[in-house]
Amino acid sequence: MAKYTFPAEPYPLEFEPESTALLVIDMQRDFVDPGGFGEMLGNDVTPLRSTIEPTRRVLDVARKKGLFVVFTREGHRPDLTDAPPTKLERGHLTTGIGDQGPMGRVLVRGEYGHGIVDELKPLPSEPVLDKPGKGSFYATDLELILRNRGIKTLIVTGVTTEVCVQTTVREANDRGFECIVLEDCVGSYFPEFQKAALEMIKAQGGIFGWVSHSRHVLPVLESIERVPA
Ligand code: TIU
Repeated sequence: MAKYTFPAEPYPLEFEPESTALLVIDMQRDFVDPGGFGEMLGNDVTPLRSTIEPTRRVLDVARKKGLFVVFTREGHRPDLTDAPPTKLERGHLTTGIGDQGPMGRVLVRGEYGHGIVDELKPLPSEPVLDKPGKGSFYATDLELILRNRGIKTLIVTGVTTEVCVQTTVREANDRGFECIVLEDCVGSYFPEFQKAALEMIKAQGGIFGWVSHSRHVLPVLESIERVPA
């Protein structure tokens, strides 16, 4: 298998296309769209929306080159049996998880707001994992799916940087996966958290991952040979 290198911090990351997957975390209308749950809570969705275009470019080239692509969504069963009572109570929100929100029941599977934004719509062949927590490995079959494909490296995109993205990267790192987080393809409602979350990942020699930018990763992906189906 041919080896390639992504420019990254704290140092370049070697990868093989056959064992590399693109992970798109929780790019759901409720978090990203104006009028969704995130905005209803008083958050500015602009920094999250800015991730859509670069992520779409990375997604396009990943598909063109035959990389494995996996999507996640945070959300719960309609009866909320998979939602910890503590999560449901957290924040004492007037409209919280399971309640009728601006785009259907908040973070409930099957509701419009729970869906992935149209710009990044998964293909029928691409797994979409429903996760009840912030981490993508907790109570999902993501690890099994990645191991079955021989995946070792994860290109990580999605929202929010310091919550579901960072939790997932920590979980992945502990399982032996190497994560490269694209700073323009991950977003936070809080600029200071965006900065700190990315710094934490790459500190101490890449304590749990690498950080790069789509402008560095796209040309490398364009240069690789297509992975056979
Ligand atoms: N996907 C994800 O990050 N879920 C969150 O609840 N994030 C917040 O920042 N609230």
